[in-house]
Amino acid sequence: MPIVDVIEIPRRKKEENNQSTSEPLPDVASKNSQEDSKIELEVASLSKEDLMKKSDEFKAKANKFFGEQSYDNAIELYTTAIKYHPTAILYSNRSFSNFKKEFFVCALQDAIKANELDPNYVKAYYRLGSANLALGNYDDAKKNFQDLLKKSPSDNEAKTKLKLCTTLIKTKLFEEAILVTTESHFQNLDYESMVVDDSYKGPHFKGENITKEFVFELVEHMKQQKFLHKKYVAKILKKSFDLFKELPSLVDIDTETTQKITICGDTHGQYYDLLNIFEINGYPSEDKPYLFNGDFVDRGSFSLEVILCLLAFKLLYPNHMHLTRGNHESVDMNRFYGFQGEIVSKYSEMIYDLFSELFLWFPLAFVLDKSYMVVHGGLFGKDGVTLDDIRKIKRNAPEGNDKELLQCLLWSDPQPTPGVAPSSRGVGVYFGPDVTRKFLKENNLSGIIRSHEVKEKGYQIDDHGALITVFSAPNYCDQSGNLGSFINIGPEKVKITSFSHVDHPNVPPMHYQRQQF
Ligand SMILES: [Mn+2]
Repeated sequence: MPIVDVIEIPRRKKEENNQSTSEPLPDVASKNSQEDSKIELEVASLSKEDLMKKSDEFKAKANKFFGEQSYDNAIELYTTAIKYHPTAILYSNRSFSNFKKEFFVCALQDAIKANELDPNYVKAYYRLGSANLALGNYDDAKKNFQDLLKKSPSDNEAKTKLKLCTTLIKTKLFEEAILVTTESHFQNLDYESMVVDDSYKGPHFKGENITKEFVFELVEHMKQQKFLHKKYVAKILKKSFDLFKELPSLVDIDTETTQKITICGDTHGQYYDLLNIFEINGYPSEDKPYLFNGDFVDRGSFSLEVILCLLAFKLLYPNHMHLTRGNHESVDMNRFYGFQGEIVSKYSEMIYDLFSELFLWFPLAFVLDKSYMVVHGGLFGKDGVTLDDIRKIKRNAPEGNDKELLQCLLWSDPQPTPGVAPSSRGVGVYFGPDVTRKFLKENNLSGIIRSHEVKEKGYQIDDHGALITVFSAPNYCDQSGNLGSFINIGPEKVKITSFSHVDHPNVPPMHYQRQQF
């Protein structure tokens, strides 16, 4: 499939950190407050009947956007409708839109509001329960679904969710208990003794070192929706574990590699789109290094294929294939967004546990050519964090300050307004352009490259290239209609290539999530 667009921007220079900016930072707040005061005037002057009518008009438009899965627009219009005349239904609908955007904290706040406005509105309990479930507040969610069933005893979906809450509460207690007591899953892994019988027709990983022949056979085998033998999956995981464990939490990449490297954002189980990147741009090799910036799994139903392919290339070219940890490389996300279900369905719990433990050892950030930091999410809620602070994070078992830094690296998003604000995602923060510039100056860097957010063209350039978002899952979840992109950093320019999606076999995104629950 064709490349859609290639753009080049000048590589940002560190000296720019010392210049005062020629233009003011965008003033989003003032635009909003102008509209707000217009509505305030109307609210003060119109009759209640007219206000309800206005509110209904905005609600109808918002519902239409919701139906078209255009959630940003839906949220904006529900917000306007609420200003004219707040109702439980409006808050509940906005809660659902926020939920779809994975703004779980906002989803919960709206559900609480809906419930306050009308305690008999049954759907609000459902929204409360769903938001609490997504935020990991399983006890609260359980109570929400119990309340719902008191109001509506025959609601089957509520019964299923209540059961799920009970299971998750037990699982969480169990997981917390084993975290303290068990040793590494890799310690007792004996893949050598696993038997491959003659009926297996796929590639064989023989000997100590992975070979190019094996990796390309594997790529092709998986493309035909066939599975690698469990023994070799376990072998790839163990060898990857040994490799990743030795890496620092922040990895420096030299100038020579930086000038050749291709940086990709989220791939989210879209194996056929991943192969398309390789077709467009070249397969990984020592001359064609890659950095994949997290969120390899979940959502797309070929997460196993994506992560195995990337790990196989990592073993083949350890210094030329780099993987950053994303927020989806974690058990909390994998439980809900497909990866756990997919691995248990394709292999077993045991293989899933190996993946989960391996993910804890993926590096959290890279610095290319001492100038660009690459990280999945973004920056921090507090000042003065240094590259050394990131280097020192105990990433497999972070506590206290380390945990806070790790969460921000994996979860934060930029915002157009200055300063720092709590994130609607419930983890990490929103950080302004002033925060980015300060971090760059203090750490003698020229820019940040991050991923984590779907963008229409596959990328977004903020603040003259001080921060670039790159996202590589085109037509995300088979419904976003976005392009994917990847980035190359030259000595003078930063090149961004956008590409469209390709067909994949008929297994829809989130297929394994549905199977599991
Ligand atoms: Mn992400």
